[in-house]
Amino acid sequence: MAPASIRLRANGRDLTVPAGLTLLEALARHGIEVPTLCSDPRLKPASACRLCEVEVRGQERPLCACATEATEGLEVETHTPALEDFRRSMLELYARRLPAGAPERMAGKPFQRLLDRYGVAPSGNDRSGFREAGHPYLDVDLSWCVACGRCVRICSEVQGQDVWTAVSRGTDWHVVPETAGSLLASGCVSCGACADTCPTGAIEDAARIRHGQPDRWVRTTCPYCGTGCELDLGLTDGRITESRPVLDSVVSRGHLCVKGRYAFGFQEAEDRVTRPMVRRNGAWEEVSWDEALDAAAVALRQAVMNAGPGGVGVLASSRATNEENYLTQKFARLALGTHNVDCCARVCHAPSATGLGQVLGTGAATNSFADIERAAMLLVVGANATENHPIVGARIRQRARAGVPLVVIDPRRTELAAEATVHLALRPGTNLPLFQALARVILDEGLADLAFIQSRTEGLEAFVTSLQAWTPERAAAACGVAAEDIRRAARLYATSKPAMCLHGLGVTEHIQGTDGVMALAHLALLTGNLGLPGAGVNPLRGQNNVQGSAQMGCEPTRLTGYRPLARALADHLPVWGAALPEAPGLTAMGMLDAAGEGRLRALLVLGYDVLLSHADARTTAENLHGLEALVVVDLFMTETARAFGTVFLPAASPFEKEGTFMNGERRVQRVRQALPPKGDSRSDREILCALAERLGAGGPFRFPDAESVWNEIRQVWPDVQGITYARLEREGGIQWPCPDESHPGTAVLHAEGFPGGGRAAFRLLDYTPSAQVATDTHPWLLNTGRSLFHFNAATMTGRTRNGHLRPDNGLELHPADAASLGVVDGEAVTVTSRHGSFTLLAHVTDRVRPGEPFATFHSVPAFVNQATGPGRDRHTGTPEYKVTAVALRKA
Ligand SMILES: Nc1nc2c(c(=O)[nH]1)N[C@H]1C(S)=C(S)[C@@H](COP(=O)(O)OP(=O)(O)OC[C@H]3O[C@@H](n4cnc5c(=O)[nH]c(N)nc54)[C@H](O)[C@@H]3O)O[C@H]1N2
Ligand SMILES: Nc1nc2c(c(=O)[nH]1)N[C@H]1C(S)=C(S)[C@@H](COP(=O)(O)OP(=O)(O)OC[C@H]3O[C@@H](n4cnc5c(=O)[nH]c(N)nc54)[C@H](O)[C@@H]3O)O[C@H]1N2
Ligand code: SF4
Ligand code: SF4
Ligand SMILES: [Mo]
Repeated sequence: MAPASIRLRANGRDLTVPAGLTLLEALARHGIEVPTLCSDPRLKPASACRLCEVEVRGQERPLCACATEATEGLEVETHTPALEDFRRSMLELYARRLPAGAPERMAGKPFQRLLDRYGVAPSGNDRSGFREAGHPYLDVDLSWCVACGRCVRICSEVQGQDVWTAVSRGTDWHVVPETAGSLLASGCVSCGACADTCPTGAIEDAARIRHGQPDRWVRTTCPYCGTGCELDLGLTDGRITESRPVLDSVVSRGHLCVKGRYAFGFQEAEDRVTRPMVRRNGAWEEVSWDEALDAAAVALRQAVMNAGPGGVGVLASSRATNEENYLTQKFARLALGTHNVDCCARVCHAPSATGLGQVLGTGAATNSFADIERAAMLLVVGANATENHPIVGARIRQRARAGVPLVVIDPRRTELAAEATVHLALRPGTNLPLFQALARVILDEGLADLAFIQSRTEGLEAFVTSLQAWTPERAAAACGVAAEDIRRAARLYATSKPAMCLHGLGVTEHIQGTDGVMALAHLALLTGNLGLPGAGVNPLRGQNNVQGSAQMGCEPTRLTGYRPLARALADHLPVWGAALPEAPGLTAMGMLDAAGEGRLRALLVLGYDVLLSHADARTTAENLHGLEALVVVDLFMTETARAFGTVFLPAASPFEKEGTFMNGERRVQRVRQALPPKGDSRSDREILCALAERLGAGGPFRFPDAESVWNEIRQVWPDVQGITYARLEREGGIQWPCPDESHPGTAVLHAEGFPGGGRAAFRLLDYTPSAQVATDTHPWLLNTGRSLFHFNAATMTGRTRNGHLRPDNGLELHPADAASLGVVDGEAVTVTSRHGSFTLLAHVTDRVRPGEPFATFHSVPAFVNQATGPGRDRHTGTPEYKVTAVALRKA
C-alpha cells in the first residue's frame, strides 16, 4: 500500500502532505502559492501555460508543478529569480493579447491578480474576438481570451458538451463555440462552467458584467433537484446576483447545472405572493397575518368538527427543509389529530421506497454518487440523468466515454442512451418482462453470484421457477427490443463487478412501479451487487428534499425515519408527549378521492401544485372542488390555489431561511439564509407553529430556530442522532445512518447485513400489463417527463430567464408520425386521450420511437395532465404518468 503521507522540501522548508497530490496542490496546502493560468482543480493537468514551472533538484529543466506528483524526498524551489523572470516575461506575452481599454472586465479575476503581482498591464488593442451578448446568462468577449484552454477543457472534461473548439488565428489560437455562430445556437446547456473557470472574464456571467463583484457570499444547497449540489450565492446590495459552484463540495465537486447556477431569480419575481390572503366572495383579498392564520385555523378546526380528524389532510412540500417537513407531519398528527399526511414522493419515487424496503429492508439509495467513479459498469434505467440530475448525468457520461460499459433502458434515445454500449429502447410500461428476462439470462448462463445469494438472500428457488415464463425471446416480443440485446445487457451487468444501477421515474410511474423496483433489486441480489462501493440500486430522487419529506414522516403509515408507525412509536411518544391518532391515514391520492366523496373537508397544501401535477386533471379538479377549505402555503399563486384556494399563506423561499435538505444519497446538508423573507412572507416553520398555537396545540411546536427542530428529529430518529448542525458546519453534509457524533456517516448501505440482521428476500412478481394500450381510436402511447431548463410545474424556473434558452416544451414526435399527421416541426398538435386533451408544438425528432410521442409537463397553458389517466401503482398509488393511449391531430 502507498504511504498515507509523504515528506518533501520546498524553499528550504520540510513539508508533510498526503500522498497522491500534485506538487501544485501539495505546495498550496502549505500556503506556497505557485502562479498558474491553465490549471483548475476540476481539470486534468494541461501543462500549457508553464507559469507553474518550479526547479526540482536533480532535474535539468524546471517542471510544471501541476503535472508533477509530489513524491517522497522531492526538493523544490518555487520562486527563484530565474523562475520569476520567466513568469514575468510569459505574462507580458499574454498581456499583449489583451486590450488595454475597459479594464473593469478583468477586475478581481485571477489573471488580473497575477498581472498585478508581476506589475504587468494589458497592452494590446485587438477587440475583434468572438462576442456574444444576447445570452440571458453568459457574456462572451474573446478579446480577453489568453488561450489557456480552460473553457475548452471544462466543457469537455466536466460537462461533456464539447461546445468550445480551439481555432488558430495567425500565429496563436483562440476559442469559438462549435458552430462559430453563437452559444445559444450550439449544444451549450448553460451550466456556466466555462465562465466559472475563465481566469480573465472573457467568458463571464452576464450578471457579473452588469453588477460587478458581489459584496457577500453565502454557501447553501441547491433548491431544485435531489442531487443536492452546493452553491455560493453572491449578494450585491442585498440582492442575489450570482450563484457559483462550490469547489470543495463532495456532491457537486465544483459543478452546477443551469438551474442551480442561474435559476435563482424566482426569489424576487414581481408576482411572488408576499402578503397573506383570504378569498372573499370569490376574490383574493390581502389581510393581516393574524386574520389569515385565524381563517386557516378556523377552517381546519371546523372540518375536524364536522367530519372528524379524518376530515382534514395535509400535503407536505418536498421543496421545504427537513425541519419544516418534520413539523408538517407533527402538525397533522398532533395539532389536527390525523395521519392524513403525505408528500409528492407519492407521485414520484414512493415505489422505490416501498420496493427497496420490501426486498432490502431500507427504502433509500444504497450507494453514493461518488460510486459512479468506482463502478465497473453502469446500468441506467428510466432516468434521463443529463437533463434531470445533470451533475450525476455528466459524470455517468464521462465514465462511459472513459470506456466503462453503460446499459441504458429507456424508450427514448436520451443523451446517455446515445453514449451507451447497449440501449434497450423498450415499449413504455414493459419494464417488468425485461427485468425478469435479464434475471433469467443471468441465472441460465451461470453468471449469478451464488456465494452472495447463499449467504445473504432467501427465496431464490421459488423466484427461479417464477422466471420460467420470461425467456429473452418472449420478453423481447413484449418489450419491442432484440432478444440478443437483452442477453448482452445481462452479461455486461453480471460480469462487470461492481455494477451500479441508477433508476428514475421510467421505472416507478407505472402501474407496475413497485414491482419494477423490486425486479431491479433482484438483479443486484443475483449478482452480489449490494453492500459494495460502486454497486447498489439507486433511485435518482426528484425534488431537492423529497428524500427528506418521506424520511421525516410525511407519509400516512410512517413516522420519522420512514419507519412504520408501530416500530417508531416508542421513539416518538416520550418526546412528543402525546398519544397518536388511532385511525389510519390516507395517501395523497386517497385524500383527493375522499375530498371528491365529501369525506375530506379541508386540505392544507404546502409547496405542491396538485392540480397541475397530478394525473387525470379533470378528476383532480372535481375532487378539489369537493373541499370546503383549501389552505395553500407557497411562494406563488399556484394553479391549485388560483382555482380552489381559500386561504393563502406566503412562504419564505429556500434562500430566506435556515435548515437542512436531504439529497438522493441520504446526505443531510445545510440550507443557509442569504436574505430576509421577501415582503411579509414567513418560513414554513413559523407558519406551521403559529397555526398549531391557534389550534390550541402550541406546546409541542415552540422552537426558537431550525436547529432546535433538527435536534428533536435527532431524538426521535436514531439514524441521524450523530448529525449535528455543528458537524454539518465543520464537515459538510453527512449521510445517514449516523448513529453517534463520532460516526462518519454511511456511504454504502448493507455492507454488513440487511436491516434486522435478516436476509434480503426475492419476491414473486406477476406482470399485469397496462390498460393503456394502443387501439384504433387511440393509436399512440404518450410518455411524459421533463427536460433540462424547466422544473416540474415550472413555478420557479418559469420566473427566470431559463425560458429564453431553448423552446423545449414541445411534443417530441417521430418524423414518421409527423409525416402521417402532416405536421412539420413547430406546428401545433392536439393530443387527446380518453381523459382529456392538450395542445403542444411538435418537436420532430427521432430520439423517440414511432408511435410514442413524449411531452414534458412544464407548460402551464398546455396543462399536459389533462390527458394522463387514472392508472395507479397497485402498492403505492403512484400515478401511471408514463403511458397513456392517445389520438393525435394537427391543431
Ligand atoms: N430539469 C429538470 N430536472 C428535474 C425535474 C424537472 O422537472 N426538470 N424534476 C425533478 C423530479 S421531481 C424528479 S422525480 C426527477 C425525475 O427524473 P427522471 O426519472 O429522469 O424523470 P423523467 O424525465 O420523468 O423520466 C425518465 C425517463 O423515463 C423514461 N421512461 C418512460 N417510460 C419508461 C418505461 O416504461 N421504462 C423505462 N425503462 N423508461 C421509461 C422516459 O423516456 C424518460 O427518459 O427529476 C428531477 N429533476
Ligand atoms: N405528466 C406528468 N406529471 C407529473 C410527473 C410526470 O413525470 N409526468 N411527475 C410527477 C412528479 S415526480 C412530481 S415530484 C410532481 C411535482 O409536482 P409539484 O410538487 O407540484 O412541483 P413543483 O413545481 O416542484 O412544485 C413545488 C411548489 O413548491 C413551491 N415551493 C418551493 N419552495 C418552497 C418552500 O420552501 N416552501 C413552500 N411552502 N413552497 C415552496 C413552489 O413555488 C412550487 O409551487 O409532478 C408530478 N407530475
Ligand atoms: S456553459 Fe457549460 S455547456 Fe455551455 S459552453 Fe460553457 S461549459 Fe460548455
Ligand atoms: S443538478 Fe440538481 S442540485 Fe445540482 S445544480 Fe442542477 S438542479 Fe441543482
Ligand atoms: Mo418527482
